[in-house]
Amino acid sequence: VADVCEVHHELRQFVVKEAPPTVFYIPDFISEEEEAYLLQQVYQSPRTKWTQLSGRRLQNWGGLPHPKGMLAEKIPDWLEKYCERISSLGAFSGKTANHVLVNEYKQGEGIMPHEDGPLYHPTVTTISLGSHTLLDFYRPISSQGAAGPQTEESRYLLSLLLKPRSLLILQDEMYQHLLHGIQPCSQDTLTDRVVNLSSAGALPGETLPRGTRVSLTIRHVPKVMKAKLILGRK
Ligand SMILES: O=C(O)CCC(=O)C(=O)O
Repeated sequence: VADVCEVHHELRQFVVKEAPPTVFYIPDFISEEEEAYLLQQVYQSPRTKWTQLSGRRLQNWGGLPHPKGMLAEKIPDWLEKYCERISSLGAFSGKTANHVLVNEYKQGEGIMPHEDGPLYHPTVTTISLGSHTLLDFYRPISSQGAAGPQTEESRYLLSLLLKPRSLLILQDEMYQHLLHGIQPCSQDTLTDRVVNLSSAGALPGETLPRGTRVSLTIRHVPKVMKAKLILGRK
């Protein structure tokens, strides 16, 4: 049985050793031309592809993940290219990504700490476009042994700096155990809690103003329904 977390040799140099297992951070995974093209495609998508949430809006590609199986939809070529490229690094243990979430965060927007849940292969890969952000990680609320109140602050563990054009891969404890979120703020002052500063080419004390960030969250949904089966069940 192949290890679920087996990745291509090429990736090993990008492990963030200062974080719990396992984080890969790959700066400049795509070029500026690819970034501009991807942003153009995102903003050329039909207006109906957008879902407005409080604090961000998103596009869902590939189908809606569901406990009974995702009714798979074709992923457009401009995204499929990256599904294949990331899958060929071994991120999904030989499977090809079949789901992409496009999130758009305007300056000052974010996402509450959450886990990605059981509908996905336990790997999340994210390409950042347009602006950096800080992705913050938190321990889950524990039911036992907690001395004092478990505030978000007391559960906070570390952050990762995600620069535009970078690829982030999270697996193992970082995916399965910790929660991740983005604070809704308009700038970030970097501290030594941002554990990938050197590989992201930044220095502690630096303040980075946020702009509009678009992220492509590329995943594999193992349980899929074939449309044919449904249409056949008359
Ligand atoms: O935008 C990001 O990098 C995080 C997205 C995320 O956590 C999610 O869509 O579940």
